[in-house]
Amino acid sequence: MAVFYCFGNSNLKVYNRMKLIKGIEMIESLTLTVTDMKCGGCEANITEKLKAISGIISVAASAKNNEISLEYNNELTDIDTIKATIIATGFGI
Ligand SMILES: [Cu+2]
Repeated sequence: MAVFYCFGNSNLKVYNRMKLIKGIEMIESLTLTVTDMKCGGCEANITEKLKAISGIISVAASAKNNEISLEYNNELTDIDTIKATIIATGFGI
C-alpha cells in the first residue's frame, strides 16, 4: 500500500511520515456512502474540510459514485470525527 504521502500541512506531513515508517498498521482505509455531493465543487469542498483534520492522510471524493474514500491514522482521528465533519459541511451519510 502506497501511503507515504499526505495532503495536510507541513508539520502533519512530517508527523505522519514518522508514524507510517514506524508502523503501517495504524493506517486505516475507509469508504463512506455520502449523499448530496452534486459536482466537482462539492468534492473539492469536502476534500478540503477532511484534509484539515489531523491524521487524515488522503481523501478521494466522488459525487458520481456518492462515495468518499479516506486513509487516516487511527491514533490521530476516528470515524466519528470524519462523519461529523462530512455532516457539518452539509452532506449526508
Ligand atoms: Cu457541488
